[in-house]
Amino acid sequence: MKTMFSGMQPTGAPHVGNWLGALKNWVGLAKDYDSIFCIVDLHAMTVEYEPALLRERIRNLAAVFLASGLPAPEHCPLFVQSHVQEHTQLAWIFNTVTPMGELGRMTQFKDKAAQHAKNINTGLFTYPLLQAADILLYKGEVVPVGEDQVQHIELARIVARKFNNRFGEFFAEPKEIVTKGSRILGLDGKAKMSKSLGNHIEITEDPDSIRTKLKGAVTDPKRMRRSDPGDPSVCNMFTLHKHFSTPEQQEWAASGCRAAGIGCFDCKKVLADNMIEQLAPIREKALDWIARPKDLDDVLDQGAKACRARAQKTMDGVRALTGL
Ligand code: AQP
Repeated sequence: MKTMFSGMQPTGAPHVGNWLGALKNWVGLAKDYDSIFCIVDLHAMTVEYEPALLRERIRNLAAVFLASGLPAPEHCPLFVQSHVQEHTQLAWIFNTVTPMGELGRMTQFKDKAAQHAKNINTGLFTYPLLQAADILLYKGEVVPVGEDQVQHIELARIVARKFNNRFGEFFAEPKEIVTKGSRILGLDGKAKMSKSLGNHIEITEDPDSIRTKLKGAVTDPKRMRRSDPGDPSVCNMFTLHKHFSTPEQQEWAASGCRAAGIGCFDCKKVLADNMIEQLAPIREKALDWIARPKDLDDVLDQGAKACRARAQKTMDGVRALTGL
């Protein structure tokens, strides 16, 4: 079986974009691969954060992972990146084989540097090398990601190649799997839905809050009045309908919008009902895990133990090749 590595940052509460673009697909793919799931806390340190909140965010993210239907953690380890020290060791070695120019062209760096102009730290710049280490430490061959991460996986291939050319054939080049839902926009209808932009609906959001957030969400900007016909192809609510509603409901929303037969309020109500219904089982299970922090920590410890053994084996090979 090929190894699949998947990671998510504990930068805030995971949201509907993370679910549709990542978690939901991971659940579908996990059984076909030797799957490893990681909470990448070291990556989360590259932007401003509150240390007192980080552990809670890590546990909450672990709870959502476990509630989303991933295979049992005995089969597919779930762990915290900083609990396996080899990630940073390998990242350092990758620093020494990667030209700065490769990192300078990363669009995520440019976006994040603009977003965090007061904190453009070196970690933000070398982030993709730590990500390459996350994957290659486990000889990961497959990485399911949203569209925004494709360039980083391409860089991981370059890093593997550079290492192999310099020290001898060792790492396989990983490939991304980009699936449906790979770029969900936020409630502002402009930027991608993000934990840090405040334009998101949390996977564990309570139903009333989902309704309130959707009520305020941006739709087709040209549809000012209910009597104006709208264009579903430019409306983020319609994109969400495609993920949460039946084909009949999608047709009802699209044709009703085009003919001004329904208002945005009607369209959002159906969407809210479906979203609440589909997120409810995950929410319920996640809240149950969150109420048992000791059990969550046990799962994460067990995951780190399994991954540490694999990571050490890779690092033994890297040390032998690099002369360390
Ligand atoms: N809006 C999105 N639509 C589809 N997929 C998304 N992903 C994130 N946002 C969307 C996918 O979720 C996985 C984990 O993402 P991450 O937490 O590692 O980092 P991110 O992409 O930076 O996510 P956020 O929510 O935007 O976090 P912040 O606000 O901290 O930057 C990835 O596979 C990603 O593609």
